[in-house]
Amino acid sequence: MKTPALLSAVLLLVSLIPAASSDLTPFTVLVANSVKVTPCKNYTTAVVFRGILLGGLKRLQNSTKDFMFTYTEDPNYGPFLQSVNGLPGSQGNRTYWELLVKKPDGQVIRPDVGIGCYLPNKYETIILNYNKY
Ligand code: B12
Repeated sequence: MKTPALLSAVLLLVSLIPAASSDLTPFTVLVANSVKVTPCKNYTTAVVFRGILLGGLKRLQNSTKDFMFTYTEDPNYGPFLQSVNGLPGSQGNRTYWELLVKKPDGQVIRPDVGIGCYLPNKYETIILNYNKY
């Protein structure tokens, strides 16, 4: 193969590689409280290509002193978000950290999976909302 043809072939191959696996998917994390009036906090983080929300929260915790979270491991459903920024959910008070997602078009959904299964999409806002049940 002549050099220009080889170059074209290489460029074609590169363009066919799906979203390079090193690309990060950026998203916002909003910490909110529906139980007690508290100022919301906003953070930016990212996951790897099709990475799970838990990975993005760990990345955020490692990069920001201002954000921390804990989770417990449920034998059936995996990681359960237990506390955010030092505030724990409590069975006694019937409080928990609800997971909501605001889509870029403004629609807010309540995912039917937890932080171990949800895959954040570009420019979403993940709302960690302290709430009652
Ligand atoms: C009650 C309930 C809750 C209560 C549990 C509180 C309590 N102490 O009772 C609360 C309101 C906290 C809750 C929260 C959520 N839940 Co819920 N919950 C249920 C429900 C209706 C019953 C569970 C139960 O009592 N089982 C009987 C007891 C005896 O068994 P158990 O193993 O001890 O139950 C525990 C686990 O189920 C755990 N749990 C409950 N929800 C979830 C969710 C996740 C992701 C994990 C890891 C654990 C977990 O809490 C229970 C009590 O300790 C189930 C649906 C169902 N009918 O089973 C959904 C269910 C388990 N929840 C679900 C979801 C998605 C959530 C949320 C992620 C919703 C959201 N978007 O915020 C959050 C969790 C967020 C977080 N902090 O990580 C899904 C899980 C599906 C999945 N594969 O991930 C289910 C199956 C409902 C559904 N949508 O299909 N939930």
